[in-house]
Amino acid sequence: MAAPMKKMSKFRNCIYWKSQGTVSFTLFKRYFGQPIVQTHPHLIGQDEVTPGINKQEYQQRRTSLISNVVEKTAESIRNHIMIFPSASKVYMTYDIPYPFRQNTEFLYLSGFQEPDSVLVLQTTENGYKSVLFVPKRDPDRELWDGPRSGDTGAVSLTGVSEAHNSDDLEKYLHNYCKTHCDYLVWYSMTKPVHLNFHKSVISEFLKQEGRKSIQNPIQLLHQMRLVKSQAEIKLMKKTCQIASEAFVDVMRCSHANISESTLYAKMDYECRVRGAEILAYPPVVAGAGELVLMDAGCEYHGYTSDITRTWPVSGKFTPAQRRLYLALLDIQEALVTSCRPGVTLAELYQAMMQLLAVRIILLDLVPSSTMAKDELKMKKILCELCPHDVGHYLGMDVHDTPSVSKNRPLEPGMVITIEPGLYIKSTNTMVPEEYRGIGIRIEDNVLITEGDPIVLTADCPKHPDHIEAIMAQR
Ligand SMILES: [Mn+2]
Repeated sequence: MAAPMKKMSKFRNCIYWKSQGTVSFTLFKRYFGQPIVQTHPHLIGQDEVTPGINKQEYQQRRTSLISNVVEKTAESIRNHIMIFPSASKVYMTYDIPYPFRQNTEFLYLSGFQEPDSVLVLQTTENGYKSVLFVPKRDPDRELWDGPRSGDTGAVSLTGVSEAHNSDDLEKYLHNYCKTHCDYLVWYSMTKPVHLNFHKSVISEFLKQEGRKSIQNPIQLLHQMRLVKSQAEIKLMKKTCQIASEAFVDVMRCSHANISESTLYAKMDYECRVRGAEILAYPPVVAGAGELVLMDAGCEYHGYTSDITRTWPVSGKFTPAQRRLYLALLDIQEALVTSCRPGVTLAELYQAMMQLLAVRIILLDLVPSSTMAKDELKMKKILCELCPHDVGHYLGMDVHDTPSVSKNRPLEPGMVITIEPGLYIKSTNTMVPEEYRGIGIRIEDNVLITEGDPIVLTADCPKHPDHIEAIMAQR
């Protein structure tokens, strides 16, 4: 097997199979624009559209979205058409594209990874159908850009009802107008995902007389994405595991005078060699004197992690750093323990501020008389010491499902970040000198369950003793 397998890797679009006891290889004319089980068996399983998520789950997502839509509108409206464009290819400069990142909503509903595509979901007499419009096969372009799935490939890959070339979208929508009336269009008008499709085809369709109104489907989708399925939880665990392990390597390689860009590059490398496709965002790497604060996470098969750690490049916390750090760690751990069904992010923010108020008095960061006398002033001081929120929802996007209120009670299956911080300006003469210029944040990713919360980033060390032990291994 070894020799032919090696040869195979040159032809990543070949399909090979076993027949009558012999292994035969055939160079197929059938190409796909993304990994499939026949070409990438090490990456993707049977029946999966994207690694870890199978056709049935994608189908279920489309079905529950359509059911939601029908349920939430008046019975008199029978016809619904939902339009979800993919991301477009964006160029840095002549012929040089930015790394492609699929639009999240489009990916969540189709699993299709090619740019310049559109997913249409529409109610029919006996239910609904899903129609994918995809880039036309083009051997000349594919030579440079890599293979495309084409219309027939897209159907077998994703399991949608039908697929066409994206050039045919205009004709398709035109035909829809002619054969339907009193229909509702579900489309994100305020922030068109794909400007070309929006200008050239979709806005024309929206002007047609037959439609009743245009609704934004984003909130419904965010509500669905908020609670993760078992398959999604598995992917969330993996993306958090990768970033946690990468952080340990980054800590271990850091030393006095290390540049921020070296830490960035190390994080990027350690995440990618563990299977992540890309970092989830440009890492925040901030050196404040002897401490480095790094906020970084990765994206693994469409799911993101988001971790922050703060550590001393010398390998040892100073007594003042340790005091502040332990105070913040106490707060962070108390908040993590509170992540239970029924609690909201807004409540967790209030809890963070209260815990912080107590701590900064104990640490003599602010005279206790101020706290008692002037509540407004105290609030201002607290907001200066921690000017950001306690956390956010996490999933396919880093700041996931942003249309969901922070007053929404947590539910099992939701993933959030818990990230209190404590930042003391070097110019803050109100606090003892030894604390000035210290900035600390500790951020974990937490899965809500019926019982105790699960810290998905638990393998990323956060206790000072643990961090110092790792730094001692250098
Ligand atoms: Mn975060």
